Amino acid sequence: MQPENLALPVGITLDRFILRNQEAFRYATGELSQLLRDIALAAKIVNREVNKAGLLNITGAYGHQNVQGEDQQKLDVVADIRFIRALTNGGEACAVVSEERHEMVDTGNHKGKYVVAIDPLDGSSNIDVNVSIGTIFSIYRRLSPVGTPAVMEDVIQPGNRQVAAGYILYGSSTMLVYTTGRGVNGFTYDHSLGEFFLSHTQIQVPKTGKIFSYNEGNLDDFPKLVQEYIASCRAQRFSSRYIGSLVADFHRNMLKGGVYLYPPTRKDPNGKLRLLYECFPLAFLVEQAGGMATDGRQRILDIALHDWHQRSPLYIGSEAMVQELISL
Ligand code: P6P
Repeated sequence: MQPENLALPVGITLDRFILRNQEAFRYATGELSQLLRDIALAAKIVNREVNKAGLLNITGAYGHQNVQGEDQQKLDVVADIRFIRALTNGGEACAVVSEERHEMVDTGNHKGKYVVAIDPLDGSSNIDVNVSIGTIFSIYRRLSPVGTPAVMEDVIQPGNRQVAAGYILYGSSTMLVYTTGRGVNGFTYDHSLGEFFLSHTQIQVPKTGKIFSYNEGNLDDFPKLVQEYIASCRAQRFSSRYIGSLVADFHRNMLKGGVYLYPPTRKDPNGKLRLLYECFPLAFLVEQAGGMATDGRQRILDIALHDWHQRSPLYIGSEAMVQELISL
């Protein structure tokens, strides 16, 4: 029996929010709470690196020596290292699958009950032009026995088995938005205090909207029915907004209403986005906020996963807009 959604006051810290929610879970033993705190810690560290990126670019392009003669790594590599280190040191995750790595990372925490799938820095090509970027994460309970090394089956789970999911948006402000299955809450980072504060309680996606997000350059590749849907949005004079950074486009649509479309294209006939650490977590979040997510044929969260880096078409956002797309 899930406890009622907790109505906690705006301005409460993330730590306090996590603790209050754990208290509401009679059987919670604190591991998931600690795992969420570990992710928040890595988010603060990556946020600092992202904010420095411009300066590092001034003092030397990534991948080369900077003026201090230090090797500089691409930010998505830095983010990957930071999140994996925080999850390893935190002790609660027995394994991590990252967009940056071909193999699952065994953290050595064999007593950890959870596995994490993560896109450490999605949209990182936007960093050099100072456009918002994001981290996307998804958390599952392991299937293999606690006390043993994680196995592949621990991470090859359907999206509807997620226990938590969220994203960090490194934008004009830095936000952490997550769900543990009892609604979606957003926290805004205060750099001066080094704390995330609850700013968006129980986010609800508007049931419909007037914003559609897709890469117009691929329009001629799209299935005919998707082209028809886009034509109907244009005929209704909806706003076309495409930042080219999934977390930024998704977050805007979550708050204002809208639909994000990444259909099959000639270059990516199965869609570009990855199920495990992009589509599944965002689908969990959007459904928790009253929205919808589909691959055009079925609910994203019901798609069977065969391999970690499996791709899928993605249509996600306001329920009425996604329903209209499906009805075509
Ligand atoms: P395209 C960024 O590379 C990304 O994974 C998402 O953040 C973004 O929505 C999409 O790809 C952009 O892809 O093909 O439109 O440049």
